[in-house]
Amino acid sequence: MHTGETITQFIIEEQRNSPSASGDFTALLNDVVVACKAIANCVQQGALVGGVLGSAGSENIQGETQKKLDILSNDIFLKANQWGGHLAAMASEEMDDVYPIPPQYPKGKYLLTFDPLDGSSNIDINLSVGSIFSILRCPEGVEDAKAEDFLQPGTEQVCGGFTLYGPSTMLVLTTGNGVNGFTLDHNVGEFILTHPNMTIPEDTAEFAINMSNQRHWEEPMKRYVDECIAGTSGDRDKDFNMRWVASMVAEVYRILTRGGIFMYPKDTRDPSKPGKLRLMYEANPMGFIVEQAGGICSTGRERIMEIQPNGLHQRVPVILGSKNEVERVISYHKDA
Ligand code: P6P
Repeated sequence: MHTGETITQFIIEEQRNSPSASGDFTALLNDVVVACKAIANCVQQGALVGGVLGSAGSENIQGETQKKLDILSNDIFLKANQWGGHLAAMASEEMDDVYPIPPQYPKGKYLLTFDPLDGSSNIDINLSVGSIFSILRCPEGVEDAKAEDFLQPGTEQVCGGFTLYGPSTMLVLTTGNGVNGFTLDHNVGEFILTHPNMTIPEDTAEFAINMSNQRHWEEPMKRYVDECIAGTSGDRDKDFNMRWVASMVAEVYRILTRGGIFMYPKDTRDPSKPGKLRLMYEANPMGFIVEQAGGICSTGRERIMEIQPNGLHQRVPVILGSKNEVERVISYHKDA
């Protein structure tokens, strides 16, 4: 069977469009892709490989129970990306602080943040999980990157991407020139371009939210979801469907393929945690992808990608997806 355009070919041809490119970014992206392939292999084998499933008996900085695969995936990302000489440092959902490049390796001009295995509560029940990553430039002149060097708004990202470990393994990527999707050909071991120029329909009749938190939402969110549920019997001119996979990567991929709105809104329970999702390695890379596909990514009150981060693990409310529905939610927040 003819092998289609591989992600390596795609990235190199993209690089040719930017004459100033040194090839450094291309090589970094290839190292990230290797990490995703290795994680795909672990996820796919599940219980067949001892020590992969189940809890690790530890908690991350988020206070969340770590799965063995969370830690394994984090190690895979570190080992695949630390040696290449393209990074000044890395940061991850699974590590409290910045991971400096070990002294035996050269440093580079980029910063990598990632959630190595998002939705890992799904792993033991064999539902889709994913990896999310974001690439920033290291500030000029910074040798030993610290946490504050990562605290750049999402508009500074040079790349946002995720890999969905689902029925097929998909990698979705943007470098600011649209969104492209690649399917892993397990026989060849390469991601093949299968979904060029992905775009999100401006309208949708499908919303995604964890309804069990309803009593903790602010009024604008309650209003919007109540109207979706009421459909044509209420103020909307259409009836809605609902989905909730508890895996952001799966929700975003669905929205890229058929539209939709995904919401993890502000929760009034704990003012220190305005949302569940993390800005640096979930909301920003997904926001970059969604905007590049013609959608919107907002807290309800501001564009996610314009937030000035105040911490590596900062949480934000996330409302993303089809333009016209997200704009309606934003208008309800303005009305309130
Ligand atoms: P809940 C997974 O843990 C995650 O970070 C996102 O991928 C997902 O959308 C959300 O949390 C699920 O949260 O409260 O439904 O378990």
